[in-house]
Amino acid sequence: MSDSRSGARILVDQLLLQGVDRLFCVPGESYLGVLDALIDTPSLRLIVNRHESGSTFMAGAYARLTGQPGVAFVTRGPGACNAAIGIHHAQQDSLPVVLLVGQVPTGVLEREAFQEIDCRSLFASMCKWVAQVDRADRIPEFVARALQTATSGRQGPVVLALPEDVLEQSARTADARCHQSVQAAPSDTQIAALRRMLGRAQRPMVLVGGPGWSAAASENLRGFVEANRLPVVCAFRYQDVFDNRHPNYIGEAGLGINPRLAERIRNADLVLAFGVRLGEATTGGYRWLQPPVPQQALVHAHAGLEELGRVYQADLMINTGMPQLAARLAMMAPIDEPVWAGAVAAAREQYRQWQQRPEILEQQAPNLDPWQVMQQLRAALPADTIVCNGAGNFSIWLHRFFPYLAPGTQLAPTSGCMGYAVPAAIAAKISAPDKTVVCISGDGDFLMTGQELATACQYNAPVLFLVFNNGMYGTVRMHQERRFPGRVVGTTLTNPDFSALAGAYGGAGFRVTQTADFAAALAQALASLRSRRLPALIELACDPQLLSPSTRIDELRADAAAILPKRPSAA
Ligand SMILES: Cc1ncc(C[n+]2csc(CCOP(=O)(O)OP(=O)(O)O)c2C)c(N)n1
Ligand SMILES: [Mg+2]
Repeated sequence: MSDSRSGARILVDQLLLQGVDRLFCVPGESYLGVLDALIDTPSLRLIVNRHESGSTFMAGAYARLTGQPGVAFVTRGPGACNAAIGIHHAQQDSLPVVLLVGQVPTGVLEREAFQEIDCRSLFASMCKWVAQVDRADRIPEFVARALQTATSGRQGPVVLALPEDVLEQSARTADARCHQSVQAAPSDTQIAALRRMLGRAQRPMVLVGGPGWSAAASENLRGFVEANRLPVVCAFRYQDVFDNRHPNYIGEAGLGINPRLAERIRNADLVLAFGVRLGEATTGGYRWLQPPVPQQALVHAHAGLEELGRVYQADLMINTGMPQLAARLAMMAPIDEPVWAGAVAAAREQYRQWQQRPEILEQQAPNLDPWQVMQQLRAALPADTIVCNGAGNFSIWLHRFFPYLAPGTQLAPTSGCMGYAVPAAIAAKISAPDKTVVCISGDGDFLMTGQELATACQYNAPVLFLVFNNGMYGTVRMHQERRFPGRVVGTTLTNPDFSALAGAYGGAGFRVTQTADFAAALAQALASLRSRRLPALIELACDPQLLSPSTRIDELRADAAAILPKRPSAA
């Protein structure tokens, strides 16, 4: 038993023991003791945000990038509520995030005291475990369980509320041990069953996604795919699991999918779904694979036991971590001369065609061509560049036309939350300072968390920000035009001067209105990142007519009127 320590000191000691080396936070008077203890703990780096969503988004991005748990610390009611979006995101993205909340003192709990919030009911539906620690001597037990829970099986967020007086109490208590991330592994019988199913198949495909794909796991997957000459599809916003240049890569199953790829998924007779949760965006709204028993034979391998059989009753369910699965697959005896081998090249050719400059740009070239922007970006950026994006139609250009070349290069929210990209990119740059980090946002998306530019400047995180400014919440406008043609409401934005805004924070700002000017602005911005060690932002003045690679407002209006059911005229 160690000497008497304050609850705050015990907490910080446990975080160190658990291998935590950074905390993302917005301070609050509810956990002053913890902040004070950090002064004497230089090995625990504090990153201070400007909004608590920045803290939880950063903790999640750090976790997805490094495979290590990300920890955020916020204050009670207002802080916890601001942090909630990052917890919902960590749940949907299966990320090991631990959120610590400074709570009101136990003596006033349940009186709706100043800023009091019941964390259990607030977070119950969006995390793996939420608890309140009511005694300083139990902090080691709770922190160990929090890290253990967040990092094992299907990973996900955990929330611990820490009342102010508990952090101030003194206690003599023993430290816990470091957590061990526990993952299941496939059995011999399961691998044999998978091989038998593959041997019987005519049109199989691999559908990969989810977190937990280490570089070694991706490499083992490549071995399995090549040996069995299988086509590979990456799930929505997990495009970096498999090198997009590989001849067996045939595209992304996500929003704005290649219709010919969607058809291939529907017509497959065996889907090997590895690591992917088979959510709505990856299954075309549960249409390409239909629950509960899909028309395709299905092998579903997932780290979470509770995920298997939840939506789809697969023919073969394998509870396994991805490194464990991929290591076994790499050793599996391949299928000799598979019947499907010849089909892969045709599927790859369809992917190649899908990447060509879309027809809509040929017909009516905008001043600024987003396809050209993607081509030039890919050509200028190193292969291991980390690319972050938030939610909005601008991201369709990225997902379709920007190939991901290495594992750990994509940070994109499968929860579809706007505002993710800015903090994610800053966390990425702080975690991997030697890599180039690019943040791609829409005008709406950027301003949800754009104030974290201050954080980027404070911590010298030279991230390149690209803002696709079309003066609107374009995605919603697109749905509006389809559903209620010509009736525009709530989607038009009056924006600030984004490049001046970047300058006001201390970064460099550029504005591009013509395709021909993009290359020079990109070169200047990248040079400024290197020389100033501060962020740079390029605002792209986008054509508001161009809603997506296949949709223009002017065309949609005519089209929308034609496809909507005719109402009987009011006679
Ligand atoms: C936090 C959050 N709020 C609202 C939405 C609904 N939503 C989805 S896309 C979108 C508009 C995105 O606008 P912008 O970033 O400008 O991108 P654009 O679609 O114009 O390319 C909205 C409001 C969301 N996904 N996330
Ligand atoms: Mg927009």
